[in-house]
Amino acid sequence: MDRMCLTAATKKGEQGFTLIEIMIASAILATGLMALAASVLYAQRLNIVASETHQAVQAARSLVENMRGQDFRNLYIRFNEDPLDDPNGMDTAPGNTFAIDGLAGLGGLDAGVITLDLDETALETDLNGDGDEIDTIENSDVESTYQLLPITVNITWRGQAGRRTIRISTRLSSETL
Ligand SMILES: [Ca+2]
Ligand SMILES: [Ca+2]
Repeated sequence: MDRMCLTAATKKGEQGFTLIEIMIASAILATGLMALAASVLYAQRLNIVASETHQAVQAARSLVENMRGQDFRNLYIRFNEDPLDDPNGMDTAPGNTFAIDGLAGLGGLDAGVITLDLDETALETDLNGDGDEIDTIENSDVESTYQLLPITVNITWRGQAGRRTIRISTRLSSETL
């Protein structure tokens, strides 16, 4: 009698899993797995973005350190965008762009771009120490007399998460070299 009851109960339990229930359970499982996969992918993407950004910041810092170790007086003409004024002849200086291994710039261009701004009026800063803040390259000789050199480094790259940019600004001073 007991055996018969057990068999009946087991059969009843087996009958409880209908096709619809299995489909619902599978759908719930699939949804959970998709959410898990999405969060794993998201975390991987965050890691990649963090790694790319770290690389860009390091590249900008090492460029500035590299510039700090060079002849201060020639920094402007060596790292501006004009190849004609390079101290050792046309187009012999690094110029205002630089490539970074592993970070592809947009449109095949170098990822790194250096901007050296010697416009005292725009910056409201006396860059050459002559007591005024109205000198520009156009109307005076700031280019050859600057004591402060404002540097902005922009790094723009096409990364795993699309276009990314970082910017680092600093000033090099003749007195600290
Ligand atoms: Ca130059
Ligand atoms: Ca000045």
